[in-house]
Amino acid sequence: PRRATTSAPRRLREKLRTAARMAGPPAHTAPGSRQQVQGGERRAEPATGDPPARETRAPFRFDYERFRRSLRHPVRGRRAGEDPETRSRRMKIKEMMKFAWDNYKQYALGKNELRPLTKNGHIGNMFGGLRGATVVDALDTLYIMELEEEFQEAKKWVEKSFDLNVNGEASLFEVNIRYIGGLLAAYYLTGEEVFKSKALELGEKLLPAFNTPTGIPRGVISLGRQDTRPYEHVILLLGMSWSWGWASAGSSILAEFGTLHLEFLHLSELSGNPVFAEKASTSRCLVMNIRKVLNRVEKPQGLYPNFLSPVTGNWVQHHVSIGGLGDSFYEYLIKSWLMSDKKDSEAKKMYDDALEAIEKHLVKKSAGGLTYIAEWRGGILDHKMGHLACFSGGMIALGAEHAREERKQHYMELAAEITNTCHESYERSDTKLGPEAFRFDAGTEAMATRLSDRYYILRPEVVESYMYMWRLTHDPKYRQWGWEVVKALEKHCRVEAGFSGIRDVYTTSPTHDNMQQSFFLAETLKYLYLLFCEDDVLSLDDWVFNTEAHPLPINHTDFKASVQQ
Ligand code: DMJ
Repeated sequence: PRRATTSAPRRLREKLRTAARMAGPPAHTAPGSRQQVQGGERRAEPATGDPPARETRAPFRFDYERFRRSLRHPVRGRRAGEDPETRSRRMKIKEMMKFAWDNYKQYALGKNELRPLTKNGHIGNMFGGLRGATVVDALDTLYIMELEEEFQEAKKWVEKSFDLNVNGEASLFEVNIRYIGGLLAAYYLTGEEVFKSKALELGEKLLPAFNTPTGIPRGVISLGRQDTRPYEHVILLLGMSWSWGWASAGSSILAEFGTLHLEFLHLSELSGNPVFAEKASTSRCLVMNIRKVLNRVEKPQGLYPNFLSPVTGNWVQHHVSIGGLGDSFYEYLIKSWLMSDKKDSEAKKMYDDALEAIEKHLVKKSAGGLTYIAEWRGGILDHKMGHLACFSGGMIALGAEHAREERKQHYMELAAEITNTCHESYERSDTKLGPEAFRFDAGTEAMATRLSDRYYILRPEVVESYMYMWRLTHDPKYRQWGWEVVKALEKHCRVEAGFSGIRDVYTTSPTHDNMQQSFFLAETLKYLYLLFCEDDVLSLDDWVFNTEAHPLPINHTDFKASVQQ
């Protein structure tokens, strides 16, 4: 990665300095003040005799019991009156989760992912020295599926072995969606303090990424050790973030900096530290500032290109996609509004406008009648849809019931058509699993035309849309389609020691890629399981799913009212 050399503007430096003061030292650096993070109580005075902070804060306690009482449905549902077939299908998916977890535990516990053919662990380079991505990603799925013993094993690993005091270059986006999202969800579901304290501690390590002239974070961050600089650790790490080497001209990626909002709002909610997401004062808040920059910059045809300069705040390249590089930015707009209990009207407007532009410029119908969302390169359409873009059926359905009256029905139909197209991409393969990307050109419809697009890596987006479509329409075909995926996974991806991706979906005996992705446990199996649950399990009335399928609660009540003096 290319090292960024720009120094921080004074305004941001002051903002972060204030944040550092308010947050106090990280728990592991100042044993005397451990409860500042772990006990949920924060003090302004340092515990080591260093200069007192200039700003004091009221003690803060997030009232977990009150939060749980505010939920409208029991998180694991009531399980009343379901038919035996639905139950047995759900139990099958639970068995798959246990199999995936048991093998990870046996061969790769403490590594990031399982290599199921070689029966060992994979570390990778996305998480900057952090380990246990599969553990953290799996926590809430294990809990929801009532795999109690396995959940306890995962929790014990987090308590005893999850080390945040690591060095390395991490993806801000991946750490946020998998680790922060996974820990936050585990906390909200169980009330176990360890998940909250780890999430907050890790969240503070991400702050230096925002040290850019515009406040738009860069993609890569040095997690770095912070143990010698207990007080102004945020300041001392300034500048230690980079843009991806492959991103044009040092740009930041829309789907990366646009996929922080949900988690950062909860970090603020739980810590009482406004730096993550102060709702009242947009000038002090990191993620609200991202919106300000996006609202200021001119959008070609109302579209959001995927690459933005964190230095100038201008677009670097006019490539627009609702799949990779763009995807979850749109998802987080509508989900921010839902998570705010429909109060965040700015997010809703940005979502509505973006969807309108997408429909006008990118949504097309093939000769065979399949609706798809093309990509846009400076005005030229690329008639290709990535597997990643298949989440959009679910997203559009989720937003549809809140659209203007005359658009509701239309958006629901659009969501169903896109989900149908993604189903076709599975249906037209020999394995009944979909390729990484499929095209609509030269007589091809919903199939990969390039060898390099024929693989399937256990991705969730298609079953994610089935789950939303089922919940919002109760059309039984979505459960049927989901069950076809279960059978295909069992047939082609299950190996002796776990589940593996495959290299070619268009052959009946595909070779395996030897990787059990952590998102298979976080998302694919969770969405499949929910597809065969009653609607009150992780009800959409109470929860929104982050882009890694970690449930975060909708803020029905302002729990800041529970600050105790
Ligand atoms: C997941 O990590 C998330 O869903 C992300 O938003 C996109 N890619 C993977 C799964 O395909």
